[in-house]
Amino acid sequence: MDRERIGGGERGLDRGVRRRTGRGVMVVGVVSLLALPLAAAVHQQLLRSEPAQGEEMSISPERLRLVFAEPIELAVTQIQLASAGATTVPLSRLSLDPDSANILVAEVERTLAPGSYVIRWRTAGIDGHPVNDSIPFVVAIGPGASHLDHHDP
Ligand SMILES: [Cu+2]
Repeated sequence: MDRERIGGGERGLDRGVRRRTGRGVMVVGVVSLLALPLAAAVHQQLLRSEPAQGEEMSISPERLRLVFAEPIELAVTQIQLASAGATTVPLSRLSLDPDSANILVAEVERTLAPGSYVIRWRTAGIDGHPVNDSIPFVVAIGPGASHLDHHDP
């Protein structure tokens, strides 16, 4: 009804409404940011591993150790070790470290030839929420790089 009126008063009202709307959006944004760390804290997550992400190892690892933030639900946990050529390396049955239900252990049942490998893991934490990721690493054993060479005479 007042659309054609462009009086200062009406403009002022318009701006007031826009400002309020803007503030509402900001409040929602702040609440979302606060909620994020809480949500992340209840999900299972990998803290560190051996081999570590991107690690260059001088010897073939005897076992994989994955340290998680929460106790691990073994029944829903899978680990696969594969070479760059997608050949799967046999692992032992998965177990938990006797000292911590947050630490997953699998023996590597074959000596790894030099090359690139990837650990693919899938598990869940207390909330049952599935999480998965992969950990690439390299076994680099070249002439002159054996661990014996690092010993002092
Ligand atoms: Cu979760």
